[in-house]
Amino acid sequence: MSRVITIGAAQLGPIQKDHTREEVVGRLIDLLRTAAKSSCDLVVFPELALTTFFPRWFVDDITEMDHYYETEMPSAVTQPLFDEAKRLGVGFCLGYAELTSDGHRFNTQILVEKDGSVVAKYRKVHIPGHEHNEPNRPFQHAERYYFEPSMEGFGVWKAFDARVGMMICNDRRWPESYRVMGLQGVELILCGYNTPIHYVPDPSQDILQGFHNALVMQSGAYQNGSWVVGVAKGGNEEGVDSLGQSMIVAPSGQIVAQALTTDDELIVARCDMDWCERYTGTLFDFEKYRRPEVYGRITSQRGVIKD
Ligand code: CDT
Repeated sequence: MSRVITIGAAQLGPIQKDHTREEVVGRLIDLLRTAAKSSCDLVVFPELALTTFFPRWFVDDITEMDHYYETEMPSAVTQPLFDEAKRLGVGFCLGYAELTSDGHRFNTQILVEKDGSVVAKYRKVHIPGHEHNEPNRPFQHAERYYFEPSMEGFGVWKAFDARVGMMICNDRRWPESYRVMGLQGVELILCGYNTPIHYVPDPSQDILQGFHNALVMQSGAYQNGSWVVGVAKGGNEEGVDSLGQSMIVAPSGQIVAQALTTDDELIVARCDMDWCERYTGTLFDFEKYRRPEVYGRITSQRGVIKD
């Protein structure tokens, strides 16, 4: 019997500064209901799906941004999303900024089962951008100021009758993210993102944002024989244009569904987890073909060493 999960990638359009959490949760619930009508088992929302992408602003006192972080999940304001998911029998994956009780700040994503229970939490490993204010930029990307990198790494959890892993935005550009999960037998990787079109350090990359987005997720899926679901918060948010192009990628590397807009939009695909084995059992049979004895530099070294 095949293991098909009907997955909805619930892309969001922009969330402006003055949009309330209640309004945003209302949009998430609308998408969840649309997904239920399409018989989805699982709905994937973007990175930082409850607020605007606040790392585009720098403040000297980080606590001025505390209102963008969640101190509990579910909270009073997000509980209706959990309740509706349970009522509909649809699981979901949600990205948000997390502030722990002992003061740590993470860029976090959770996986919630169809009964509304949180089955997994992932905290972003690769934190892009910069630590300090760079006033000459048109906008900041100060994720390295607002979030610390996770030391927990990439886990794989048994959920939805599959082996599920998570990554967040910039993680998708690093082959190591996929491979660490591949080595745990991942079958489904869920990834929310916020990707500004304008890349300030090298604007020649601006027109390539869509190409690079597809390139990394398609190759990550294929090289690890896994489904990859990439979900954007797109559109013009507080004057900054962000990429849409949410997509569902098969273990073959083929895109099986892709968003057409940069707004709230649900795309759906029936994803057969047994399809992974066609790749992990043949060309990418890791046990048979990998050569870890010559890959030592991957974990022993961070930057380039030119002898
Ligand atoms: N959110 C996030 O990780 N965005 C980055 C932007 C490029 S680095 C400034 C990304 O990799 O898409």
